[in-house]
Amino acid sequence: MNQFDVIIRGGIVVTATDTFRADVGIRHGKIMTVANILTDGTKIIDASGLLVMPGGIDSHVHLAQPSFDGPAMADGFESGTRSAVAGGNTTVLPFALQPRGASLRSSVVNYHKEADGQSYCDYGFHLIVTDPTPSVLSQELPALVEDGYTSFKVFMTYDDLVLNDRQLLEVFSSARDCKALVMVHCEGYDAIRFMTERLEAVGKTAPYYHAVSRPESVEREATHRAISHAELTDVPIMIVHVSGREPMEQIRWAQNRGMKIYGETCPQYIALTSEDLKGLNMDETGGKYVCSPPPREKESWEAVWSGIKTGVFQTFSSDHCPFFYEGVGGKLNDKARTSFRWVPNGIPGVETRLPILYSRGVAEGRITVNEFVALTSTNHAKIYGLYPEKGSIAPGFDADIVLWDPNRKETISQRLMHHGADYTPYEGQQVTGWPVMTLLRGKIVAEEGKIVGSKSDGRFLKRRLSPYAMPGSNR
Ligand code: DUC
Ligand code: ZN
Ligand code: ZN
Repeated sequence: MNQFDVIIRGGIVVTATDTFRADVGIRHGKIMTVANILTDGTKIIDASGLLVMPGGIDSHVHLAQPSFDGPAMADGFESGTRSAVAGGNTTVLPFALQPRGASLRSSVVNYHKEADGQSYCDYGFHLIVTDPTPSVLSQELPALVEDGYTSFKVFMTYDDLVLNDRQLLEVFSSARDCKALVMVHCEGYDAIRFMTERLEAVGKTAPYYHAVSRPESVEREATHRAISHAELTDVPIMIVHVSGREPMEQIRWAQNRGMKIYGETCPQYIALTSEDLKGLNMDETGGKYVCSPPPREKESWEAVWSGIKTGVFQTFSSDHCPFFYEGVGGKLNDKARTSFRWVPNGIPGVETRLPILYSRGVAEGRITVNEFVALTSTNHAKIYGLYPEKGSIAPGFDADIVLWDPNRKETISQRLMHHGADYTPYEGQQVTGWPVMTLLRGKIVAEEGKIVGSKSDGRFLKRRLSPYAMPGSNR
């Protein structure tokens, strides 16, 4: 019998800290050896000219998430994870949403039914807490954390999701008790409602006004409020999908005070602008780019890069939240044509996250390839309790690997995508660097844009407590 099931030969191994030429020996889905020259493998994969990196971990995706009165999402687990592996990812962390009045546990049970046997990559769940009743806080959350759902998301806006300040403080405090990490959507509910009603009253209803209704000041205020609540309750938090300079500076301010406040940003904040939302009327394409927080002005990209380069942001996630553009269930549905407020909120991006960051970051010289690995894989594993099984290339880690062609030039196009949506907001953008093969626990699941794995390959990941969620430094 051969020593290794698979040898990846002749590539350049890249981790969050090192870059070196080595062969990678895999057995039973695990990395056994990373060494100069390996022989004795059942299957040899030639990686010469390629980078050998940990598979992407996308810790912020929405799949099969129920919407209350709007159109259904364009991706369930099958198409969403198909798209993920085609884009070089091996783990996704979507959200199990608690509808108000329902128990969190029943939401998790239902969400498992969506995912079981339907996933091309590994997955875990964050919980979205919308109804923090005393029993949710004191019984359900601790039990679910114990079962491996070790992070929750809370919202500071949206009618069906928003928590008031008292509720935020209660959830933060429970998270502290059970050592879970809270992700916070920071946009202020009342300010958005005020702006939306004013804009609608003067007929400013086109998609572009979505961005006008929630400017950076609204995100900055909510970010500061969340940080203050984290200080009061002495709990670490992750501010998700940070769009520009003003909220980024709030996080930097808190970090400079020694607080455990983490930051996530996303491709739409370095590759799209609010100009993309411009259309003269509802038939124009602006609706394709409606997401929250919205993309900002082009100058904002450099502020986001400064946050990436100086470590304000630990994770770069897609916030993949796909809807169809055309059709009765699309972004341009009849109700959505009456006002931006009804345009389904979110864009697809799990498949394009890695190429966009590699191209604009590494190929254009803004970040190192090691920083790329940290931002797209290693830090996600460490922060969300998946380390040391996921997120690096070293003996003992799962053999979750992407082979990456650093020189390949592609033009992003819907034609290349594997997601369920009928468009990509990055259509026509040129990138340098592209995934050519994705291995999940040693098995090839995507190769040259073709899915060769099966939807029963993915496993549910029961996550550990995150060391990043340990309290004690925010006060
Ligand atoms: N928040 C997200 O995280 N995703 C999509 C929409 C939203 O508001
Ligand atoms: Zn959000
Ligand atoms: Zn999201």
